[in-house]
Amino acid sequence: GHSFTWNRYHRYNDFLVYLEHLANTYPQIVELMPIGKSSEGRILKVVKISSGSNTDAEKLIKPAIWIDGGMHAREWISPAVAMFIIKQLVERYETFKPVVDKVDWYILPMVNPDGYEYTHTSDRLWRKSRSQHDDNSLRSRIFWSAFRSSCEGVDLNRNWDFHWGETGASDNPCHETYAGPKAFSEPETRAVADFILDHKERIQAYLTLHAYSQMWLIPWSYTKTKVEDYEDLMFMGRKAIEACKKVNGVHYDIGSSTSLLYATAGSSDDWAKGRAGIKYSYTVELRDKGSHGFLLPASQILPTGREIFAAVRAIARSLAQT
Ligand code: 0X9
Ligand code: ZN
Repeated sequence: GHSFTWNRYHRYNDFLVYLEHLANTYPQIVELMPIGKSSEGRILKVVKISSGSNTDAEKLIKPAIWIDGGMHAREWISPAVAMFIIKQLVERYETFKPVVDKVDWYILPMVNPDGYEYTHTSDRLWRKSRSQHDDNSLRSRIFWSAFRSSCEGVDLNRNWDFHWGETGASDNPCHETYAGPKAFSEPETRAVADFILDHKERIQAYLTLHAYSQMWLIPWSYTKTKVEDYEDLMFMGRKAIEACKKVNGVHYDIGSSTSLLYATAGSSDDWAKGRAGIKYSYTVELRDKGSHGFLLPASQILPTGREIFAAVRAIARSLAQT
């Protein structure tokens, strides 16, 4: 059995045990796809949710949605919501049958398990991965010598190979937004990118779950220039945040990162759109708006999960129609 619950945040091993349980209990619709390992050797497993009620020809053209969570270690609500989406699609398949029959789901609930475990054992507010890179800058070595312990890891949301390092990222390994020694230096980003490129013909939406500030962000982030299909992304995004609001009355702002937050280059959403060619690419900043911030109480896992599940279903329904 498993002991995954929704009233507390879980360790990574609990995630894996629960996913195994789902795959064993619902083999017709759940497949676990190992895509690689983290720097510290933890397995990364994509959960594929797909019903068999299609012909082979239909399967080839069936739209797919990608969702990832846990890229930033301290944003605990993100992997929890990704797991909740998996639970609903699988355990309540009969209720949500249309969105599973018409769309394939690829969900990686935890991109950064090393960082996540580190937030449980050592530093609750850790953000990056836990890889070791030589700090070849003497100046930064001396300046940061008092904080050596923060010089591990890479900001996985600055490590993607699209306008990498151009803006809103640091080349200082000791900084929170360190982009890495080069694009895709990290096994976690590399594994996700390879998987998405292998399936990019069918993946029509890329969603990456972060926290916090309640925002539905659209590309670009590396430039203030509007994306060419801005209106399409806004239209789809508005459907998502409207469906979201109906659940608990909670509002998410929508817009580009450069207009609502700040510029960042080498982020996954820009890569998904700019390199993989996935039209509907979004970064979702989950609850809250700062009263608890990263320390969001576990009592908000279910309400956040329900509203975000409604939002992603709205996108799935829309893709299924086209
Ligand atoms: O800085 C980030 O990576 C995101 N904020 S967070 O607090 N979750 O770290 C914002 C990303 C904004 N840029 C893109 N959407 N690309
Ligand atoms: Zn984040």
